[in-house]
Amino acid sequence: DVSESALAEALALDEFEPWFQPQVAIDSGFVSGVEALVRWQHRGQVIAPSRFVPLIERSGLIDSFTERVLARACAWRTRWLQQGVELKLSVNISMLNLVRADAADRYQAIVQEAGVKPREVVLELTESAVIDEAAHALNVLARLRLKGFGLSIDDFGTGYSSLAQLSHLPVTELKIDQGFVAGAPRQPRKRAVVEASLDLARKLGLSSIAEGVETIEEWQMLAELGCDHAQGALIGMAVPGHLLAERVQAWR
Ligand code: G
Ligand code: G
Ligand code: NA
Ligand code: MN
Repeated sequence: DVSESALAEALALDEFEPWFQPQVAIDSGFVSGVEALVRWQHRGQVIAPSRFVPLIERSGLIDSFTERVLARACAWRTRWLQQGVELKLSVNISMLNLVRADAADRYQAIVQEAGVKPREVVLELTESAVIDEAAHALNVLARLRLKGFGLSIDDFGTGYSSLAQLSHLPVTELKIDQGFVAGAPRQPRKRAVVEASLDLARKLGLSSIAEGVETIEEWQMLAELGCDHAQGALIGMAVPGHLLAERVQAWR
């Protein structure tokens, strides 16, 4: 229902705007970061990324799209800092973005231009995509790491990665898929997947975050299992950048 020319026009008109969902440290309860989740403000409607990101990936616009979102998200981070709020910034990238050999240099230039350091930014990659094209992407991922970017495996548990492959990726964070988090306190098999993922993160020296946390029971289970961070409706959904600084107070 979305055409390629509409997407190209939306890029030209700057209609893609990141919103931001809080990420909270489970031990302190403090908001430590936000994930940028892009919204398309099109003809008075807000369109979610699942409806257009796949088409952007197929249309050859994904590099300009990701770079625009990264630049805008970093600009917001710098504005919040001026308001006294310092947050880590997670930005989703597509596996296709790693095809360009100069992606790491370009992202470094973009964040620096906005007054942000690479170590203040985490790039989230979907597990299945990462693993499928690990050979092509590994070099770019290593360059991003060397520059200081954090790297997160998004939707962990839904892909096909072997543990051997995972142990060779230069990533810094595992993000447990919301499908395993939802209802896990009452479903032993889901809880086992969450627990095993957290054990793996610890043993590989990676930080851990659970997404889609909706209930106190899920939060308590994650605390018991030693998960580092949580993100989800229990804490707050994504909000526009101009609302973030005041919301951070309410979220903690
Ligand atoms: O809130 P939600 O509908 O926003 O997000 C749906 C999906 O879209 C998530 O899987 C998320 O990773 C993805 N997504 C959100 N923003 C971006 C983005 O800027 N780039 C990419 N590649 N994916 C995004
Ligand atoms: O990056 P990713 O695919 O994981 O994006 C997460 C998606 O989940 C986004 O669409 C976001 O809006 C959504 N989301 C965030 N928190 C919750 C939650 O607590 N419950 C549910 N069902 N969805 C959530
Ligand atoms: Na994500
Ligand atoms: Mn995810």
